Parts: sequence; C-alpha cells; structure tokens
Amino acid sequence: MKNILITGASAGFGKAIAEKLAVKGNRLIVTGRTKSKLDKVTQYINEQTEATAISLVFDIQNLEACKKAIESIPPEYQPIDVLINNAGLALETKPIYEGDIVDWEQMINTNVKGLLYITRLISPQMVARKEGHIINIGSISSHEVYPGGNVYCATKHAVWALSQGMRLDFLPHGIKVTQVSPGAAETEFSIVRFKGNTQRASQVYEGFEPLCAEDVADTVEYILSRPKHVCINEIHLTATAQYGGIIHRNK
Ligand code: NDP
Ligand code: 8X3
Repeated sequence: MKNILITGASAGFGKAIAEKLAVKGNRLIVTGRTKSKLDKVTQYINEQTEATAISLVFDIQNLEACKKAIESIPPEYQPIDVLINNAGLALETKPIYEGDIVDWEQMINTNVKGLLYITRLISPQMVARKEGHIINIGSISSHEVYPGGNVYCATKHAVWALSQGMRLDFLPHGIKVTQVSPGAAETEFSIVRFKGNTQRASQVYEGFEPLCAEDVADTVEYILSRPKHVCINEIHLTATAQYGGIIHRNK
C-alpha cells in the first residue's frame, strides 16, 4: 500500500501512470493545472478501480502555489512513499536566435524549477523516514540535442544532472531515485509544443510507430515492483524505430 504523488497527471504519461498504479491499497494524488481533466482521472480511479485518488490543482511554476497544495494533502494520503516528477512541456522548435523568451522561461520554470520545488517540499519527510522513491521523467533529450530543441533539451539535461545529484544526496537515507528517459511518444506533448497546431504535431509521428503513454506507465510499474534493495537508476525507452536522436521513418 503506497501514497503516490504524480505531477502532470491530467494527460499523457502522468495520467497513464496514475491509472496503471490504481491498484488495491494505493492512494494517488494527481496534480496539474486543468481541474476538469484531473476530475476525470480521479473519478475513473475512485469509481472503476480499487485505489483511491484526490487531485491538487496548481501551477508547478509557482512556489507559493506548490507549498499551499502540498500543505493541503489530507493526513490519510501522507506520508508520500513515491513522488513521480512528470509535469513538463516543450514549446516550439525555433533556433536560439529566434526563440521566444517567454517560452524559454515557461519550459525552465516547469521542467526544472517545478521539479525542484516539489522535490524540496516532499523529500524531507522521506529523509526523516529513511524511505521513499522519486522517479523523474527525463527524456531522450536528457542525452541528445536536435535542431530547435535547444532550451527544452537543456531543461531535460538539467533533469538528468538533478537525478544523479539527488541519487547521491539520498544515498545515505535509503531513498531511491530513478530517471525514466523516453523517446518520442504520442501524447498531447507535440500539440502543446506547437500551440494547438494538430497538423504540425501529427507530423512528428509520421512514418513510424511511436511510444504511447501506456509504454511509459508499464516502465514505471516495473521500476516500482523491484525489491527494496534494488534501485533502477535510469531506463531509456524508445520506439523500435528510434535510437538516440535518429528515427527511421517509412516513406
Ligand atoms: P502531456 O502534454 O500529454 O502532459 C503534460 C502534463 O504536464 C499535463 O498533465 C500538464 O497538465 C502538466 N503540466 C504542464 N505544465 C504544467 C504546469 N505549469 N503546472 C502543472 N502541471 C503542468 O505530455 P507528456 O505526457 O508527453 O509529458 C510528460 C513528461 O514527459 C514531460 O516532462 C515531458 O517533457 C516528458 N517527455 C515526453 C515525451 C514525449 O514524446 N511525449 C518524451 C520524453 C519525455 P496541465 O496542462 O493540466 O497543467
Ligand atoms: C520529448 C521527446 O523527441 O522532443 O522529450 O526529445 S523529444
């Protein structure tokens, strides 16, 4: 039985992870900015599965909002055993000399600072109990850079550095840290990246079968199923047609 907090669980990987982990005894806290989508996730879990769920609606870029949300977690959903730092986004693929600084700030504030805020707020209770597991959703972009990927890739490289730094810092405290690094997966990610342009978004996945959110959820389920003495440090997963930054597309 575990209390599990998943950031960015209103869509994509986070939603699929929440639904995958919705098994008897687990209590899920799902977070994001979109209440209507989070309501659907909690309704499904509470009505269709043997787990229970609550949602916290806040913008992870805002430290005060993060603090208020974490403080509002009911006692029965505490202490948090598993934190899944998943909320994140990419915006556009413009070269650095044309990039929109507002987009850069949103990516940095969400993907890096938001992850840090939530980790800082939740991890002390894990340290006190000498138990816990933090899973950071990185990316193939934690290791590769592609044209126009500049700032997004930089944020995911930062997540990789933080996953390693956290692993070392938590080593004396028995807390596991795992990074999951997926390649291209068809979620709302590219629709968000291209600001609602579904045609541009669908081109990203043309000519090959990308990962789907459930593939990432399966991976997280496996990571959490390992015994207490085993920590998976990182898993890279890509579509069969992708290796590193290269995607083989059928014409
Ligand atoms: P989606 O766009 O489908 O989901 C992103 C989630 O993050 C949503 O629940 C969204 O909720 C939440 N989110 C975004 N911004 C904020 C914010 N400021 N505050 C709180 N929540 C926020 O994308 P994915 O599921 O694909 O992406 C999940 C993670 O996986 C991201 O970190 C992404 O970088 C990473 N990733 C994605 C890959 C892909 O190809 N899809 C591959 C590798 C990594 P809401 O809008 O309600 O706030
Ligand atoms: C998201 C996938 O292909 O933009 O991390 O790196 S990709």
